[in-house]
Amino acid sequence: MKKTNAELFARAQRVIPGGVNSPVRAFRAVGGTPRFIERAQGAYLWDAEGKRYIDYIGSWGPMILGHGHPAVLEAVQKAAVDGFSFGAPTEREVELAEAIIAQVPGVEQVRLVSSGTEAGMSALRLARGATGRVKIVKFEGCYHGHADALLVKAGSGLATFGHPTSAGVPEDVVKHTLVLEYNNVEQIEQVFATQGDEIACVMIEPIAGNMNFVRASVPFMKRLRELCTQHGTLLVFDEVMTGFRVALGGAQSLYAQRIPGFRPDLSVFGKVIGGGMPLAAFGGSRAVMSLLAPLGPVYQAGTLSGNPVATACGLATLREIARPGFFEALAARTRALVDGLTAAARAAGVPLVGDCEGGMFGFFFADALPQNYGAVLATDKDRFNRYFHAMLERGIYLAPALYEAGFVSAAHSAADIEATVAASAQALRA
Ligand code: HOZ
Repeated sequence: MKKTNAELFARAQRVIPGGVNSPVRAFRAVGGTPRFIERAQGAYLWDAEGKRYIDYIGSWGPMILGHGHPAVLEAVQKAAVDGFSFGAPTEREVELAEAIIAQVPGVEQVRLVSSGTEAGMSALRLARGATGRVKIVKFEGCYHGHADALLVKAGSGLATFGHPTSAGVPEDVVKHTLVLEYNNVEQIEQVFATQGDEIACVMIEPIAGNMNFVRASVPFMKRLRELCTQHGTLLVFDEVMTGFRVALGGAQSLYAQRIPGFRPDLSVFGKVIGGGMPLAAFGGSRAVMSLLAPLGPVYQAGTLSGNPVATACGLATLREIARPGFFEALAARTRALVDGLTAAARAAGVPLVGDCEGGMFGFFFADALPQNYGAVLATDKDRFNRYFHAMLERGIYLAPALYEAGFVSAAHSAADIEATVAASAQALRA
């Protein structure tokens, strides 16, 4: 007999804190019962009750090809037969490193790890090791995983639960973390004027996907780059969400089109490069990456790093998305979704604004696109929560919090987008 989502959630809560293994899954922001997913195919998910949803979470970003892509499935099956984990080097991890480097100018070497948190934490340690400095800058509403030093005024799940700085993080650990307003040129200039030579790195989500979808403006990014260069501070791009998702070369390739010679010093990747398996990476110039053990004094390690099944999954995914025309088609579909959602809202007289890049999008119940975390907090949260449930009822699976970006995959058809827009028109009136 089929179990209900509610039954499974009750059972889960007895043995797992909050019934989930990552807080944003818990529906706390929007209320109600999380859907327990039984299977997925293409653009669709099916829950334990057999209900089908069009999936705009895509496992929070990795599933850029949709679920169960045949080439990826075949690569994973083959790799699994050959062995799950060796704890020794493999040719495939070299191939994946080469595939990442081929698309991202400025990244000459990468180290593979297992999660975005691990990649961000390691990049931070490397930046401190490389500069011999302790202070770091991050921005309000940016989430770089749950390493202690970065868990200050973060977005995503922390924003949802109203405590953007986690308990259990010692004051001593975060006293070196300077938190500034996103897109605020004046603030960053002030901080560099007084402490620039003490700052190891500035870490930023170039398109913030953990406070919904907020772009760093080109003038802001240009100034950030100038100040970092001037003061010997490393600019670290957290492209866990945007890497291989907003464009093949990530968000940095988009800024490079607008700012001559632009590139970050270190880049952090995750999600798409693992194709749905636990895999992430950080990379930069050979000179900086050579400071990592075993070559240099900055220690970093992992039993499952470069796992053979995960690398097979990531490599097969990267091969598919590097095909000519892939990103143009994905971007057009995502744009059609955002245009459709905003047009439906206009017709219903509801203030809704949206933005997208490649296969990543966001929307707000507001009159104008927010430029920073404070402005995101000022958007209409109650309306979002009502809308979320009205969409879920209609078989549209959006992220269960307004602080999250959405993701379109290559498996989403024009008909899926049309069905979503039609559901939205109804949901806005519900
Ligand atoms: N950064 C993702 C959500 N914004 C990860 C999902 C999670 O935290 O579970």
